[in-house]
Amino acid sequence: MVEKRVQPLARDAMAYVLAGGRGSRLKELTDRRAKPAVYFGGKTRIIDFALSNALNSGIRRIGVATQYKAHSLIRHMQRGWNFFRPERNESFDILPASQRVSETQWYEGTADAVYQNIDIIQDYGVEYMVILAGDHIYKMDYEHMLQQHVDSGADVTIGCLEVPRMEATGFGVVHVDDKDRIIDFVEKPADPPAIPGKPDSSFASMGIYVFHTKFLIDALRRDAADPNSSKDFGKDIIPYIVKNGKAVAHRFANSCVRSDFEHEPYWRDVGTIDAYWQANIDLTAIVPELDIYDKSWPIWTYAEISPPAKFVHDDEDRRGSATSSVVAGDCIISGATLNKSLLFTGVRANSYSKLEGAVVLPSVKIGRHAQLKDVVIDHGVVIPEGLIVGEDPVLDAKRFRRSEGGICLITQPMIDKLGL
Ligand code: ADQ
Ligand code: ADP
Repeated sequence: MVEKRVQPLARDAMAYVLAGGRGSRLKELTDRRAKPAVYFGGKTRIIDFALSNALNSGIRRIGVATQYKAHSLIRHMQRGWNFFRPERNESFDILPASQRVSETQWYEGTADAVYQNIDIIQDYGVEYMVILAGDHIYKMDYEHMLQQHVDSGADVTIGCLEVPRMEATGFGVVHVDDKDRIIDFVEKPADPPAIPGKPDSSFASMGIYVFHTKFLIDALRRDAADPNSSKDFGKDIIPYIVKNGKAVAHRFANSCVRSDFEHEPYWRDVGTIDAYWQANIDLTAIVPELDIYDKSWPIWTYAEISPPAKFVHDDEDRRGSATSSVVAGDCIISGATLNKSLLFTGVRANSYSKLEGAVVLPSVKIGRHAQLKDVVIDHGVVIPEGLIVGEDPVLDAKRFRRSEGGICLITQPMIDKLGL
């Protein structure tokens, strides 16, 4: 007799991706699009990492809750994430806040963004729910987290990692016993508690959770009936379970996917202009900390069909060249010089322009003689001839959004105001 095949737990799970937040610390980059829709790494958008992790982990049912400025996010997913087939027991649902529970209600908090779609979740009939944030850069196999959830008999399993203590003010900070059971949880503490024996580190929630579906639905219903609740996982649902049930920490280091040259587990929030610039520029390093070339863990996306990148070099003065840079398709570097820069699809850089530490989003045009250092340039911006950025911090701060770390974010309205 042939024994019944053991299915990976991921095949009985739904990934529910929370993608409704604005990400206001990214300033004008999220004026018109939600943070999960922000471009990252030359071809992809931030949300592609969580979605690819789910797909690569074997999860075939995905829901994405959207709210804030969702148009470009929805367009991206309709174009790139449209290959799920109901006849293979697969589904991909975009779940905009659509007043499904009451006619006036948007998603109030992250828990409400799941609560309002309980009927859809029940229709899927899956045993496990993997709740994810759509706004982090990392590679993780959720099967390990599901396995730990089942083995430990937890009510909720929370993905956790070590962060520098001073950065933990923006996270839920957990305190665990020797079996990694969470005995204390504080959401965004002003003075984050340290890991015992490690005074400079805190153990932080990654905002990703595994539940048995039935447990989650009961917890959401109880929370929804509480008039004092803000209907948020980090503020309400998780603290309640830590106090009244069994919450267990899953260590990211046990499930992060690493290729040969990645040494440390890689996870970035890219929530500020400085962190966003740095994580993109890091990809130009000789040995980057994040391997986006790993064929065993592909980051799936929507990408236009594009002709190859081209470097035009017609005399000694007009050298089209790039060193230590990442350049996507359909870029034409015509007599321009790039160093330590990352260019998305369809950028045109014209003669005598110089880019150093530039993160250039799709379809940007760079005029002749422009000199741009330590910049992030938004989609479609036309940089006028001769513009110089990165030499005069005071002037830069007047004209552009200059970050604490000295990075200038440049958008089209800022260029228009210059009247050049
Ligand atoms: P935050 O990062 O502050 O804390 P939050 O603003 O709640 O997270 O957003 C979490 C995710 O939900 C994001 O992907 C966001 O886009 C999305 N989102 C926010 N509001 C939404 C809404 N109304 N509808 C749909 N989606 C929405 C959380 C946890 C912390 C944890 C950090 C890790 O609360 O405990 O440490 O994540 O980043
Ligand atoms: P993407 O995120 O794909 O780069 P765009 O930068 O083209 O998208 O636009 C982001 C969002 O802003 C989209 O919803 C788009 O429809 C909208 N948008 C684009 N240009 C304008 C504009 N000039 N005024 C208002 N909304 C715009």
